Amino acid sequence: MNKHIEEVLNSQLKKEASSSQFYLAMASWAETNGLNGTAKFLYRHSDEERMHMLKLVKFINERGGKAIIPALEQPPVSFDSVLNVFELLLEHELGVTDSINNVVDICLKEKDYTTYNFMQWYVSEQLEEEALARTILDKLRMIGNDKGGLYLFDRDLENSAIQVEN
Ligand code: OFO
Repeated sequence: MNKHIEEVLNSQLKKEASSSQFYLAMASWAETNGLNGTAKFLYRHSDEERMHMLKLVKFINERGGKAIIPALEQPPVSFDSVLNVFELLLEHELGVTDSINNVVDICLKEKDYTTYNFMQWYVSEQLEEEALARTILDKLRMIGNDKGGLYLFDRDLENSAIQVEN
């Protein structure tokens, strides 16, 4: 595997691992703040990011490269509000999308069409994740400071987490 491609894939691998860790911190915060539905949703999201990371580990190794399991920075331990959590989540996802686009760009420059094809899965995954985060943020902005609304929002997220699990 081309060294440059191996490097950018390893750096993408680290971003996916950091996403998993970041969402795990959010899930834990939500769980200890009585937001069980939100916590369930975020635990699942964290698991998905770990799966994104594993997919890269296996791809790099299978193509003759060497996947490097990175050290990670400690994510925040508390958040201002649920709105703040999802604002940070969307901002984080936008950064990940930029980074994936950059990997795709390098694949084209290096004429590595196999990795280019492999990365298309991440491109569509980012579209879905950004759209989901925007929908959730729209709902939260509508709810504002309404406690009843927040209760229903949390319950809805719990149901959506259950549906995807089954
Ligand atoms: Fe891996 O999709 Fe979000 O970060």
